[in-house]
Amino acid sequence: MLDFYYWPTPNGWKVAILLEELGLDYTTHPVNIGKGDQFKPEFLEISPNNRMPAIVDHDVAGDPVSVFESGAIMLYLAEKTRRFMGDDPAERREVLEWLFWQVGNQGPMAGQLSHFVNYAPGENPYSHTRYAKEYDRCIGVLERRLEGRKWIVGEKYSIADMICWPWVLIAKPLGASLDIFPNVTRWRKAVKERPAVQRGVDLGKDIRRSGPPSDQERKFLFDQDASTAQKAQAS
Ligand SMILES: N[C@@H](CCC(=O)N[C@@H](CS)C(=O)NCC(=O)O)C(=O)O
Repeated sequence: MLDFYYWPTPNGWKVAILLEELGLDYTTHPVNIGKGDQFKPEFLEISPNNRMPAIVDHDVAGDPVSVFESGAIMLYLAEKTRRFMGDDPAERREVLEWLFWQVGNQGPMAGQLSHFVNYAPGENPYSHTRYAKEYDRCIGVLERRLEGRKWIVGEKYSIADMICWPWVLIAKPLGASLDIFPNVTRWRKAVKERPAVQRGVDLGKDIRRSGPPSDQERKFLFDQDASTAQKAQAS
């Protein structure tokens, strides 16, 4: 059995999709990031960066194992089940390249773009443009990678596809067009058509916030510094 600490956002979907693809037995624990659940001391024990997703795996010899950061979680689960990682060392290395590329490039750039599109529209054109261009650059990287390939790593659907896909899914709401990226468009559709992917993206859609965040939610999400977690742990 696995505990899955989750809120329905692109970073949460990555792991939800993998759990569904693997058919693992898991219990979802909503981490309402607009209400400050990410600062609860018991959550910080599992995820010291006060971000979801995170998991706790009880299906291990000895004490339960906790893992935070979507890339680390996906690697852990793929290695545990020996699925969606490729079979030989070369495939595995390529999957790791794209896993690290996602968490070091596409993820942060898309996340910042989302901030300026959804939470500070019109307030800072320089920053908005900077992240819109970086997001576009990352889509271009994927476009070239997918030329002549069905999936990111050759002929096999892997955690590389699952981790890169959620931030491409929402290209349009982020203000980007995929019109000039035929390979990405084809791949986005192929991933979307997988039933496990649909289930992953649907997980918790009923608890998603609809509409702009309240002042209180903005405070939890965007008024963080080093003292925030410290104060939460001390309280
Ligand atoms: N690098 C992290 C990013 C996770 C992340 O940014 N999660 C956001 C939601 S999409 C979060 O938990 N935010 C809570 C907060 O900002 O306090 C990963 O890939 O797991």
